Amino acid sequence: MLRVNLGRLKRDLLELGAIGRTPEGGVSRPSWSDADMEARRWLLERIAAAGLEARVDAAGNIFGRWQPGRPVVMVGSHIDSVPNGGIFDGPLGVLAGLECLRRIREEGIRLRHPLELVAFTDEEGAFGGFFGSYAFTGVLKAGDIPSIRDSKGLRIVDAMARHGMDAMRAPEACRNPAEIRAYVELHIEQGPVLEAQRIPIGIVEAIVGIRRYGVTFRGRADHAGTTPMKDRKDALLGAADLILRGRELVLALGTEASRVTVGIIQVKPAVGNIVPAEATLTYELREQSGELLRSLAEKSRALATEIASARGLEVSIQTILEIDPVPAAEEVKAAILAAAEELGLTYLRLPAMAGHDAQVVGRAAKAGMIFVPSRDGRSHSPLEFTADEDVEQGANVLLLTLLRLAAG
Ligand code: HGY
Ligand code: MN
Ligand code: MN
Repeated sequence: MLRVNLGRLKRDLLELGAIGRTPEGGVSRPSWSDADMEARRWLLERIAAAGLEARVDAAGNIFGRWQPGRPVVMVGSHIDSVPNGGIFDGPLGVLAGLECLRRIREEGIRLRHPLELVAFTDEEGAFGGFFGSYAFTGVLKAGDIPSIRDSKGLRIVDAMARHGMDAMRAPEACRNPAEIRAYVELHIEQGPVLEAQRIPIGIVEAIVGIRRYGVTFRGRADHAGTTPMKDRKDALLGAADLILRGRELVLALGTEASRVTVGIIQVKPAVGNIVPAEATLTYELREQSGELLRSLAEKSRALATEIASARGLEVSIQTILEIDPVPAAEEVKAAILAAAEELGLTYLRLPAMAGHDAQVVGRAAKAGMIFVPSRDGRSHSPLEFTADEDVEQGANVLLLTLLRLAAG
């Protein structure tokens, strides 16, 4: 029976997981960092060692091909990470995909549609998110690129130039959707559902929509001692208001699947005896319903304006990421289900509450995702973990899914 080689897959996961290691035992491989570049070199070498043709496109997406021909069945995910993240988020999908191609090649299996491995650039959003898959699907336009920066202000143009790449050419990475038969991504669930129900395989129904904004309140720098409380234009109070009332808004008007998160706040001049003149926060909404997501975004925008007016502040809102929920393709879900049944594995249909490249590819081609359990539901943390048995079962479901889609 055709199955993955777990030992080889685990060795790859641990080797890649050692690149960008943090003292806390996590990994930090933000896109275009030195650690990311080392991981890229490592992956290109593993692709070549597997006898595949390795290629990097104009957006830095990494590919591995064995047989010529089109349309292709694609398999992959990302190898960049959040700061101090885990070793499975992204690499599991790329390295299980590599293992599947190795096994199919080793067995000399000829397929109607060739398979292609992909590792997309900047899924995690060091530079906003989905740079590679946006370029691959034609969403990224040249006009967007000069303003793309990381949270410290580094432009992606400069970050890529450090490694000899011209970011302005990234739109050349666009692939004709007619060349993509299907895309499958194996990923950790990053939540508690599969583990709690002791189910090894998740079949993703749809992937969550995300709205991420940079909201800046501007007030007036004043002396912390001589300025009466009633005369202040304290920008940080505007931000604090939005953080608390934005949460109330989403809890009141959203659903069980609604999320609002403020992950970054930056204050200027950030001096203890000066009333804050400026406060910038990231304000992120998530929802499975596109309509509700848009409504929560509009109401949040109105709330920010109301807060600024009430506090004598100015407010500006910059869009960082706007991506709608995307349903998984029925044909891909059916192939995953058939693979799980062939392996005698129980499965659960569930939504993906994390964003994934599959939702970007899924707007241009047939895409689907396989989930495996996360211990304690933890992710984006050094505590991220998935047991060997779950890794092996997920990779075998991926293998049989790819064979079905590539044969049909
Ligand atoms: O933010 C996300 O949901 C994904 O991990 N990038
Ligand atoms: Mn991921
Ligand atoms: Mn992630």
